[in-house]
Amino acid sequence: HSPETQHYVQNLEKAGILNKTKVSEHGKKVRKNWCQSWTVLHGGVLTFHKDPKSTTSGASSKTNQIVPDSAVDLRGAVIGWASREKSSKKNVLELKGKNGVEFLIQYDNEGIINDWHKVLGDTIRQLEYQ
Ligand code: I3S
Repeated sequence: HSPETQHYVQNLEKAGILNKTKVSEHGKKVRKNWCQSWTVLHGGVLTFHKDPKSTTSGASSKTNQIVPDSAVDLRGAVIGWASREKSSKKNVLELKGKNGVEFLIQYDNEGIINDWHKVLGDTIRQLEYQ
């Protein structure tokens, strides 16, 4: 890893609210469960966090913690627009991780989803050169 590319990837960072669902795990299809996630891109990893309001009562909701839910290593991942068959929603991105995990990511606002598409694509490309 050259220090330059490492520095560049570290600067590709973004966070925001998105709708997401896992659709595959270890290459096997799983049932969709769309939910809002606080989504963070940091250091070449995309992490989804549970909405604290959606977690069941307990320590986490009381302290209003944002709980990490799942993460996708973007090294070797593939991002693209999902086909019509994948979802009836608009503005749906498909993120395939190397380990057979697959997520759909969606947001009604086109500008916001386009920004995510770009930063995820740029990050994946940068990681290829490391
Ligand atoms: O690909 P699917 O199975 O049509 O996805 C829909 C289901 O996950 C549905 O929930 P149930 O499995 O409880 O029926 C969701 O409510 C829908 O949002 C899913 O379809 P979209 O097209 O919204 O991704």
